[in-house]
Amino acid sequence: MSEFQLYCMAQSGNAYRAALMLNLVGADWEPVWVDFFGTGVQRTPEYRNDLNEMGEVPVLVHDKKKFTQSGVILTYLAKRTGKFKPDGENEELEALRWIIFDNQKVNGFLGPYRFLKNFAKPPGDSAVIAFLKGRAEGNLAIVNQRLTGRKFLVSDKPTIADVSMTGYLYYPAEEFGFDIAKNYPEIGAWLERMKALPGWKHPYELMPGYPLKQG
Ligand SMILES: N[C@@H](CCC(=O)N[C@@H](CS)C(=O)NCC(=O)O)C(=O)O
Repeated sequence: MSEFQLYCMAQSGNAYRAALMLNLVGADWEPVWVDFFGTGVQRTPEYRNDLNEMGEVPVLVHDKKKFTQSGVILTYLAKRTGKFKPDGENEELEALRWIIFDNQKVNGFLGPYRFLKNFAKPPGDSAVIAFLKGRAEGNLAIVNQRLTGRKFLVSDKPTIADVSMTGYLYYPAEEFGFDIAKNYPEIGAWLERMKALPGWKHPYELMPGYPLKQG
C-alpha cells in the first residue's frame, strides 16, 4: 500500500489541490475513487463516521490519521516535506489569506457554478448559475490583478497558496462556457508556470473517474 491515500474523483477541483500537491512533492500516494455522482457515498452516515464528518471530498489518509479541507492537507504536506512552504510568518499569513479567498470566493464560486452547469440532476436553476458565474468572474479578475507583475501569489516561488488556487482552473473551457486562461491573461501565464513544475498533471489524468459515466 502507498504511504498516502487520497479519497477523490477526477471532477473535483477541491480534491485536485491535494492530488497535485502530492504529485509535486513526489509523495508515494494512491487515489481512492469516491462515487460522488453515482451513489453519493459522501452523504452516507458511514462516510461521515469513518472518513469525514463534513461529508466532503478530499480526504487524505496518512499514518492512520485523516485530514480534510484541502487547505489543511496542503499545510500538512508543506510542513512534512518543506516544499511549497511559505517562508516565515508574513508569508504564512499571506498564503492563508489567499487560500481562504480561493476556497470561499474563487474556486468556491467556480466549483458550484461548473457543477450546476455540467453535472447537477435535476439541472441547476439558470438564475443561480448566472449569479455564481458573475461572482466567480469578479473574483478571477482580482486574482488576475494580484498576479500582474508577480510570478506567484505570495512570493517569487510557488507556495501552497498557488497550489490551492489551481483548483478548477485547468478544467476545459467548454465546462465553464468561457476560457479562463484567455479572459484573464495573467492567470493564463501563471497557469503555464505552474504547469511547468515537475510532477504537474491535469486533474483528469491525476485522479480516477474520467470520463464520468452518467447513469
Ligand atoms: N473547502 C473544502 C471544499 C470541499 C468540497 O466542497 N468538496 C465537494 C466536492 S468537490 C464536496 O465534497 N461536496 C459535498 C457534497 O456536495 O455532498 C476543501 O477545500 O476541501
